[in-house]
Amino acid sequence: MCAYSCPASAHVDESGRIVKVDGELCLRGQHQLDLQYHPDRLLHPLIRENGSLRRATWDEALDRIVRKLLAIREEHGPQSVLFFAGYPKEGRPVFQRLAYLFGSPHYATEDSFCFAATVIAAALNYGPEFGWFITSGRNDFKETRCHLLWSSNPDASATPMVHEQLLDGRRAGMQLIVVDPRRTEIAETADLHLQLRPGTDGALALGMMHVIIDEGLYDQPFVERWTVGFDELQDLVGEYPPQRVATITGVPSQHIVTAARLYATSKPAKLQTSPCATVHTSNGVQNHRAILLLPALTGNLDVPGGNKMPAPAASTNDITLFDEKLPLLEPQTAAEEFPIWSMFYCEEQANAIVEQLATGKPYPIKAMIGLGVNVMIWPNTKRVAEAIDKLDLFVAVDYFETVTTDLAEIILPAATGLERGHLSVGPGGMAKLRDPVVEPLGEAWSDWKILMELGARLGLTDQFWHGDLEACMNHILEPTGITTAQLREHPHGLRLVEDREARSYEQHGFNTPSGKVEISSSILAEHDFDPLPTYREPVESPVSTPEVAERFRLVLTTGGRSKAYTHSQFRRLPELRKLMPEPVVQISSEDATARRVRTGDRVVIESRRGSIEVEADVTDRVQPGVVHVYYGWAEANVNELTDHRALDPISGYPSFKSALCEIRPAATAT
Ligand SMILES: Nc1nc2c(c(=O)[nH]1)N[C@H]1C(S)=C(S)[C@@H](COP(=O)(O)OP(=O)(O)OC[C@H]3O[C@@H](n4cnc5c(=O)[nH]c(N)nc54)[C@H](O)[C@@H]3O)O[C@H]1N2
Ligand SMILES: Nc1nc2c(c(=O)[nH]1)N[C@H]1C(S)=C(S)[C@@H](COP(=O)(O)OP(=O)(O)OC[C@H]3O[C@@H](n4cnc5c(=O)[nH]c(N)nc54)[C@H](O)[C@@H]3O)O[C@H]1N2
Ligand SMILES: [Mo]
Repeated sequence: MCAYSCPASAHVDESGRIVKVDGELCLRGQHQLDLQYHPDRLLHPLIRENGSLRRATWDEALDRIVRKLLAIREEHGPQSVLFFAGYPKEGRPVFQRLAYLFGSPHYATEDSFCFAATVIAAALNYGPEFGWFITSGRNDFKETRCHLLWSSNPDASATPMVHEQLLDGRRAGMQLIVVDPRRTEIAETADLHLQLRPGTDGALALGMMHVIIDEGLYDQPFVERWTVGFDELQDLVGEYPPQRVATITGVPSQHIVTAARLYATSKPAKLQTSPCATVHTSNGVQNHRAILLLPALTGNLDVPGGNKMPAPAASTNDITLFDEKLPLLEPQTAAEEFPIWSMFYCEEQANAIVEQLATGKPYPIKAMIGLGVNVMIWPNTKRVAEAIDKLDLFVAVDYFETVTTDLAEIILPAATGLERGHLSVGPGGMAKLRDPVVEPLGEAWSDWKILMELGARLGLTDQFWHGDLEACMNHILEPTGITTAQLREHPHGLRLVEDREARSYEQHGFNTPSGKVEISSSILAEHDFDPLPTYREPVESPVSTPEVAERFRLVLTTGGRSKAYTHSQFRRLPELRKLMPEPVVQISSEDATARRVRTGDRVVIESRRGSIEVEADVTDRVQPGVVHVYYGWAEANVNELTDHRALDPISGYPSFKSALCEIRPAATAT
């Protein structure tokens, strides 16, 4: 139901209907049968003609897609077709393969908004093998003395199993520091809550390093042996004494000092970061690089109870054809604008390609195949929706009709996680196989089946294992020496790679150009970026754009997770909808009173880009001057307010966590 694929057992009755799903599941997981058997589920292909949708057969729908794709390729070249996957992950490798075999370099996914920028920040500091740094912060708290939870509210966003491990650590006496602009459930229970202004994380990290270095609390032998750029860092943090950082971030200077001391002296200490919160801002990668230096400076890197790196993924056959095929195609448009992204990430930056979609430059995009696409993912959404609407062909594969499928000429019904098989071989060294529990309802097909069938009709049957998923999975697994049959005997998965030893860098160094931790990044320097993890104000903020802040006086952060939903999904499921029935803005009582707004009032939120209407939730979870709006509501899409130009120059990530806005009661005219 979501990308985490938590272990669960499904019970099927004699008629073939799933009656129960058991497991340590979050609320969404507990209600997955409400999705599975929802009356609105798409169960047949649909074609839009003369403005209305009609049912079609798979043959008709696929033939029509293929006919149009071939005509577009003939007239405009294969590079005029964009292949984009939103949140769904399981069909992606086959989708990427299809894009490149069709001849288009334009394969992009939601990774352009999520997780990848943290991978890039970690790889710049420590080398690509530390890319999955985040995983090192999430589990195994047995020995951890202090946990620095930087921007995550696991009560809402983590799986119950992961969250429980953290709570176990707390019960065993682990100290907890939370960095979050909101007083979340977990922040309430913390020993220390650093409630910073959104987007200022880099300054806070530099301020903490100032204290750690100034007070000699850092690991001097490690720094001398294993880092480059420490002297320059010392100069940089010299500019960020706690008093100045307090002014920038809004966190009292005494809290900064206490947090730095507590984290640096309680060993081992662990750092946990979010896949997105710190990098959803215009200086995101540099801010995140600064945060990620904390474990290295304090002797907590790659040690048990600290940030111990997970085992790498087993080596498998890469079916995406990224290395093999992409170099033979037209260059990716985004590669020039985001060279660091292209160096570290095996797909195109979706914010650059959408620019091409909107402007037609350097050449027009004519068609888009969308796998689980939600157009609201893009900042300044209307601009993207208008561009998609003008395409010669837009195909959407989804579970339900959505604001995005409304733009599609052809809509294809996707099978759910319970109806499709999946092989996962990921970091952590495990391989797991999931078989379908039941046949797909109606005429729904799994994503991989749709993509393989499209490939076959494009004349590439051999390249898609003649539509046989089992053969495809066994091809992927070949280098590991195990097969799907063996995995089937081990429903909890098989370990293919042993855990790494602690401090494994002592054997082979770091996989960076210098072989050391690059506090000063040679790769960034080569590309004319600042080599140090310098702090820069968000491009729109009370400090960088005071003239805008005169009219838009509130700092906007978006997309804190809700237990009820995954992004735009599940609003249709009544039991989940009860938890958060309406889109809301969290606003402090001081700001609400000044605007004559009370809880439950309809309010208009405006930015320089647009406006939306939501309900006010007046709460002390946010501080005066800051408001928070949840993401994923079609009737109040917060990305009407965010800016498509305010991208991080290294990762191309949008500024979802830092913009300016203003709020007024809905009834009042401006
Ligand atoms: N303002 C703001 N914007 C954000 C964020 C934020 O915090 N603030 N967060 C960003 C982040 S981190 C992320 S990950 C993205 C989320 O990215 P979104 O694309 O918004 O994710 P969803 O709405 O969960 O899913 C997109 C569509 O996929 C469909 N779908 C789900 N599973 C499957 C499947 O297995 N197959 C198929 N074919 N379809 C499926 C769903 O029904 C849905 O219509 O949003 C990003 N956008
Ligand atoms: N229930 C549920 N779980 C999910 C998802 C979902 O949609 N629903 N989505 C999944 C996905 S794709 C992702 S990426 C993860 C996201 O995982 P997380 O990012 O850990 O999500 P949250 O738990 O909302 O925690 C993010 C916190 O960052 C805070 N924050 C906002 N702005 C800033 C800032 O400028 N600086 C700092 N330091 N913090 C800030 C927010 O207040 C929020 O409490 O969740 C995953 N889990
Ligand atoms: Mo995400």
